[in-house]
Amino acid sequence: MSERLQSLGLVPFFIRQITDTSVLEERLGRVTSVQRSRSTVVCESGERVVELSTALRQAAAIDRPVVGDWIVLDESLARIGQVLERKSLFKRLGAGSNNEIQPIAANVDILFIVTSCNEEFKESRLERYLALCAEAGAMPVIVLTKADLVDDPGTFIQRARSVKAGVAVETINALDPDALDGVRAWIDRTSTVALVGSSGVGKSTLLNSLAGKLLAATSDIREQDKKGRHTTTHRELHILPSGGLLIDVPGMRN
Ligand SMILES: Nc1nc2c(ncn2[C@@H]2O[C@H](COP(=O)(O)OP(=O)(O)OP(=O)(O)O)[C@@H](O)[C@H]2O)c(=O)[nH]1
Ligand SMILES: [Mg+2]
Repeated sequence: MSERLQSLGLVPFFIRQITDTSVLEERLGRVTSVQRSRSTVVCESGERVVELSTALRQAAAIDRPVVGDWIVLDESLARIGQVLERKSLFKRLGAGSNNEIQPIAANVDILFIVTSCNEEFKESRLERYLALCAEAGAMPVIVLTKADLVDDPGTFIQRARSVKAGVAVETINALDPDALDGVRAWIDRTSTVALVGSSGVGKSTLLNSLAGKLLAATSDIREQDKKGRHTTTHRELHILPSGGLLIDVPGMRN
């Protein structure tokens, strides 16, 4: 199997779904972002921006490709013809009037539920994310950022632990790449981690620190209420130079 596909997280669960081996070389790819009807996918030959087949265009939202999906291009190499069976799917109820289930990210192994040591921290929010994570079939890790800005991060750690017995909690300064070993330990070469949480908690900051380079823009939070500015506006799957895949999910508005 090619190194490139492996570094994108290709594991036997997906390979087993491919019966024609020529597909592996040319037509298999992973969705790194979705823009309306177009998707950016990375294949053995590199990155491509592709459309959807007619059938997929007409499919329900949950069946259309989403970031993290493994897909097979049709013979034109310009359209996604098939979405492979998913290992897991992180989804939420749509905010629109039709309340359609909205898929957020596919094939996520670990969900980093990011929250910070300030007014943003709420047990009820963590409970909601933990429920979505269990439904998705992923493993949760609560990541407490901005520990450097409080005298006693211990109270926040206690509060996070009290939300669910046994849940993993990592406490960090997301701006310090040298102090992220606890978080790094969860990321291996073929695993996919999605970063979720309110706007401004430091998801993109953590992504950049883990990557050792600027992959996503970040901006400061509002001083008066500590709310973020919705800096990240679309979901994107990033490949870390040291191996492992990270999906930065923008903070939800509601
Ligand atoms: N001191 C400190 N600042 C942090 C930490 N994590 C993030 N920040 C700051 O918090 C602000 C918001 O960080 P972002 O990474 O843009 O937040 P985000 O979660 O990606 O927000 P959205 O893209 O809006 O969803 C930036 O000014 C960061 O520098 C931390 O652990 N310590
Ligand atoms: Mg961001």
